[in-house]
Formats: sequence, structure tokens, C-alpha cells
Amino acid sequence: MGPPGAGKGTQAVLVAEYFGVPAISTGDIFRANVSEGTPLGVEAQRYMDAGDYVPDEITNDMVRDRLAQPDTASGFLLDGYPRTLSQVEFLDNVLAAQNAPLEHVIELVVDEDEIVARLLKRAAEEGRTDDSEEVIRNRLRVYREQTAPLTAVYAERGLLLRVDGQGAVDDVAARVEDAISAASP
Ligand code: B4P
Repeated sequence: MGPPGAGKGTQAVLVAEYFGVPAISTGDIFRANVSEGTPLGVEAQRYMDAGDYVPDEITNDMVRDRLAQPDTASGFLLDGYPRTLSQVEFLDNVLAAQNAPLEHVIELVVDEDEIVARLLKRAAEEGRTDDSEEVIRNRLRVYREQTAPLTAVYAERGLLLRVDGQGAVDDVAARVEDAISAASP
């Protein structure tokens, strides 16, 4: 978890490789569908371009289908999901049915100024349609309202690991890996 631009996608790939599990990014799955022009992609693009969340029903069904793939049998890392309370509840049910409870929830902590700077840099380099300043502001607002409160839910369950997301990418990855290893039995 973490605000847009906190480095979830960047870290998910590194940390999943370190632990030998697949990284499942809802943002990446949506973007792949957008570029392939699938009906899911056409629907998702409307929301992503505005910096809003894709509706829960669409996102939840997509995650349920992905978690049913055989490569998740020995574990997985979710990147950018859950982002709403309804997604938390849906995920609880899916994982209960698979008898595979969440072990850790990682929150990447990054200053808002640093986030805006990173996303504007990405806008210049990659041209992602949801990285304009106006859309970034909306994404940060949506995160504050809908997703930030979820960290308290996971903290209460004793699952939350808060990690400093600033500094060099490899240093952040090492912090995340250490936090997970230290919290694992
Ligand atoms: P995501 O793909 O999850 O994207 P994000 O929040 O913008 O970025 P992330 O935190 O992964 O940052 P990144 O590593 O790329 O979501 C995009 C959209 O998809 C959402 O707005 C929403 O519409 C939709 N969506 C996704 N999941 C959803 C869900 N569950 N429910 C509903 N809708 C959903 O890093 C950002 C930049 O910073 C990069 O350029 C990177 O190179 C740079 N960076 C990373 N780490 C750095 C570091 N340590 N130092 C300097 N720069 C760094």
C-alpha cells in the first residue's frame, strides 16, 4: 500500500523476485487491457484517465480470476490492491476460501512533495495519461479518502509493516525485504 507514486510497482517486482512469488499488479493488468483494447480495458480507461478508482466489482472479479491461477499456490504479492474497504472484504473472502490468509501488508511511506515530483518526472519520461498535475492531485485525494484509512484496518490485525519509501530504489527494496523477514516466523 501507499499513495500513487510511492513506488508500489517498482518495489513489487523486486520484492516478489526476492521471495520467489508472482507480483500481481491491478494497475498493470488494467494497463495491459487498455493497450489490448479489451472491453475491460475500455471500461477501466475512463476511470484511470480521470485519476479515479475502477469500480470495485470490476476490480474484484479481475483479482479473483488472477488469484485462481496456479502460479499463486506458493504465495503471491499484491500491488495496488486492495484500495477500498469493499476490496478488503472481498479479498478476505477469496483468501479464506483458499485457506491462504494475508501474512503481511506493507505501507510505503513517502512525502507528498516527493510523490508529485516523481509522478511529474514519470509523466515527462513515459507519458502515462494519468500523470498530469490535475489528475495526480485527484489521485492523491482519492487515496487519502478511500485507501489511507485501510492501513488502520491492517494495523489492528497486526499485519501492517510501515517502511520508509524514500531514497534509492535498492535501499527501499532492502528495507521492505528486511521488514518482511523480521516479521515472518
Ligand atoms: P497503479 O498502477 O497502482 O499506480 P501508482 O499508484 O501510480 O504507482 P506506484 O505506487 O505503483 O508507483 P511506481 O512504482 O510506478 O495504479 C494506477 C491506476 O489504476 C489507479 O489510479 C486506478 O485508476 C487503477 N487501479 C489500480 N488498482 C486499483 C484498484 N485496486 N482498485 C481500483 N482502481 C485501481 O513509481 C512511480 C514513479 O516513481 C516511477 O516513475 C518510478 O520510477 C519512480 N520511483 C519509484 N521508486 C522511486 C525511488 N525510490 N526514488 C525515486 N523515484 C522512484
